[in-house]
Amino acid sequence: MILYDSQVSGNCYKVRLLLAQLGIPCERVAVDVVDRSRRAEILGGKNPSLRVPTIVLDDGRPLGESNAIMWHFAEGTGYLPEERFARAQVLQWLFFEQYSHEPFVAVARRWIMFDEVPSGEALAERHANGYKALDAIESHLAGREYLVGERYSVADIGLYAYTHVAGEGGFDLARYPEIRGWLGRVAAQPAHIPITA
Ligand SMILES: N[C@@H](CCC(=O)N[C@@H](CS)C(=O)NCC(=O)O)C(=O)O
Repeated sequence: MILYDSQVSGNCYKVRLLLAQLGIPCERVAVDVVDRSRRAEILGGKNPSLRVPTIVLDDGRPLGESNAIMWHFAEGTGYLPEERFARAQVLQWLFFEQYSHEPFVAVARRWIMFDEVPSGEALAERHANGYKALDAIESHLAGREYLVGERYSVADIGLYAYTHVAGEGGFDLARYPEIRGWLGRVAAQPAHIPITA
C-alpha cells in the first residue's frame, strides 16, 4: 500500500496516525505541497483533486480525501462507532473539520510556515473564523472526554490534526482549557505518533 504524503500536512498526518494505531504498514511517497509542478505526473489518475493524502490500496484502488481514507480503514475497528447515530456524529465532526476548521486553522498555518501571508486582513479573517471553530470545539468538550460518545474515534483524529499545531498558525490555545485537556488525552492514546514521525 502506498501513501502519497507530506510530512508537514495535518491532512496526511490523520492517515499516518490512524494507520499507526491500527498497526497497518504503508510505503510513504513524499509529495511537495508547495511546488505543485509535478502534481499531475505523480497523482494523475489517482486523485482528481491532485492533492495529498492519496492512498493506493494493495489491490491498486486509489482513494483521496483524508477523512474518507480514515473512514475506510476505521470501519469495523474501535476507531469508528457501530451505532448509527454515533456514526453520524462522527461524520458531523469530520464535515465540520473540512468546512469550518481546516480552511482557517490549517490555511493560516500554511501561509505562515510554508507560503506567504497574502495580507494582514486575509490573515485576520482566517484567525477570526479559526477562533470560531476552536470556540465551538471548546464548548462541546465541556464535560466530555472525547468528541463523540465518550470514546476516542476518527472524529478526534480529524480535529486533532490541525488543532494541536494551531499555534504554528498564530492561534493562542492558552484560552482553551477544554481543548488543551483533550489534546493531552488524544496524545496519550496507545500507539500515538507525532506529526513529525
Ligand atoms: N480535503 C482534502 C484536502 C487535501 C489538501 O488540501 N492537501 C494539501 C496538503 S494539506 C495539498 O495537497 N496541497 C497542495 C495543493 O493544494 O496542491 C483532504 O482532506 O484530504
